Amino acid sequence: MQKADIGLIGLAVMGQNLVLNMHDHGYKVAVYNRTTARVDEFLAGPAADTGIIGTHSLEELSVVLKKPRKVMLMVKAGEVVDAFIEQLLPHLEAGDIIIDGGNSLYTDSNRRTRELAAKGILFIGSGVSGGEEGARRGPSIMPGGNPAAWPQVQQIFQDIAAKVNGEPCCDWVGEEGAGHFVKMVHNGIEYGDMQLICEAYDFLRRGLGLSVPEIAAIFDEWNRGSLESYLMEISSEILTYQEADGTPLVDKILDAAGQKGTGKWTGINALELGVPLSLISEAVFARFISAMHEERQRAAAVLPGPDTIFAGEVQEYVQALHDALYAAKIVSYAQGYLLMRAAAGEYGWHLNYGGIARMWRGGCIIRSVFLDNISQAYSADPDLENLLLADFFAGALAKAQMGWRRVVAKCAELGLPAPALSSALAFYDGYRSHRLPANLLQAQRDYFGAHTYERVDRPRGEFFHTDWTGRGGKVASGTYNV
Ligand code: NBP
Repeated sequence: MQKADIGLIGLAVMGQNLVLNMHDHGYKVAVYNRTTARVDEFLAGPAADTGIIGTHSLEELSVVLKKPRKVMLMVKAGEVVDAFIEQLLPHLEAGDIIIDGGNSLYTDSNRRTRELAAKGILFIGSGVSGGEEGARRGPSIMPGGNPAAWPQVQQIFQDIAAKVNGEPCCDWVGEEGAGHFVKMVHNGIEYGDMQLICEAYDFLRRGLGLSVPEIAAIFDEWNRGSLESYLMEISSEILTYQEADGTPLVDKILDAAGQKGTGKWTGINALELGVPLSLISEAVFARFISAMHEERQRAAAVLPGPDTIFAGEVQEYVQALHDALYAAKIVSYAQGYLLMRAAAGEYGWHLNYGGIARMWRGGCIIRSVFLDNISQAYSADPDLENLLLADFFAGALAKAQMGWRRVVAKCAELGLPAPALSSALAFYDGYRSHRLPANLLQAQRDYFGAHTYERVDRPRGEFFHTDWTGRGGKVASGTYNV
């Protein structure tokens, strides 16, 4: 029997579609699933007459694979991945490769890369984005882990990945958990993009009083310009969708958002690394507030808002909102890139920032024309300190900022929450400030905790403590942190 190029474990929606995608590209694939009946169902159903090899044990799987063996896990993230790795090890030998394509936490992939390297096994932790359709027709694939494994799987991964202008949306991301880290940031950015579109919808609907079909038409128009993106496209289509009675389905959907946690991980990680990832974090918080649905009904009856009703030129504000959305999106990606830079510094990864933008241009949920501009900015300057400082984006922000400010101010006036649009503006204004009120903050810290401060008229790194009340001591604190 012809041996298989790769084995895949986990025949749920992602696994099945990736296998069929690999098969379409001429690869011989062997499959295994914990519930082995699923193997038989797959072979009798979607994989009928494909020559895909079904196996009913990990031993059988290991025997049918070409060496070095490549085994890809598409199973529930967490303990299940560790359990499969343990069960696989007796059937593998040095130089074999385990790929985890699930949504694993990057710290788990850091650990797995090291533990497996010590056993001679090469590990890849890879983000795979694009859901069912992406897996079947071409996902965005973000592999990281043991660099020695990459040449062995590069061809398969780049063949099955989405293509933009003939370039695969897959490239080596970096060491250890870098691939899963970048996938996590991708998901965080997805939270931010979704929240921004929702705030725009809310401003148009409750703020300007437009109808759902009017908003659908605006989103459709925006999707033909600088805001073109998959999420803008589907949002327009969602708003166009009507129930049998001709009313928009979106109006019937309960406003309580769910989440699976990757946005939350991104926010937690930003706090740990000290990165001001405000927009994505606000997007996660906005989902939390929405989920407090019953409590919000009670609060709505008690807490007053302004009585203001929008008065002004609707068209002017639609244009201003377009600019606000674009500017906030630039900030969101800039913050995401700040986080990746911080993680690269922390873990010693060598990330290819332009390459990451190129990987996200197709096959994934955040795909948009905008990513071309990011990729170009990093091609022009691979050491770019911050996206906002690239000529293209600095220029775009200069043009958009007045509209952005008008929208955020109008939201405050009308009592509409716009946490992503407004936190992005606060970041922008903080980031471009020569002087922030942290001088007073440092004084407060020194007053109550003797935490010391630096002075503007002395070199950085010299610390001073003042006895503010005349009753304190002269000793600065080294340990007391508030
Ligand atoms: P699921 O995340 O639903 O996982 C299903 C697979 O995990 C099945 O093969 C199942 O085997 C196996 N499994 C479970 Br659940 N518990 C197990 C256990 N205790 N021991 C052994 N196997 C176990 O599938 P999916 O939605 O296809 O996602 C696969 C991975 O890809 C996940 O990490 C997911 O986060 C990630 N991902 C999903 C999407 C998406 O759109 N769905 C997109 C991108 C990434 P069984 O058949 O025997 O129950």
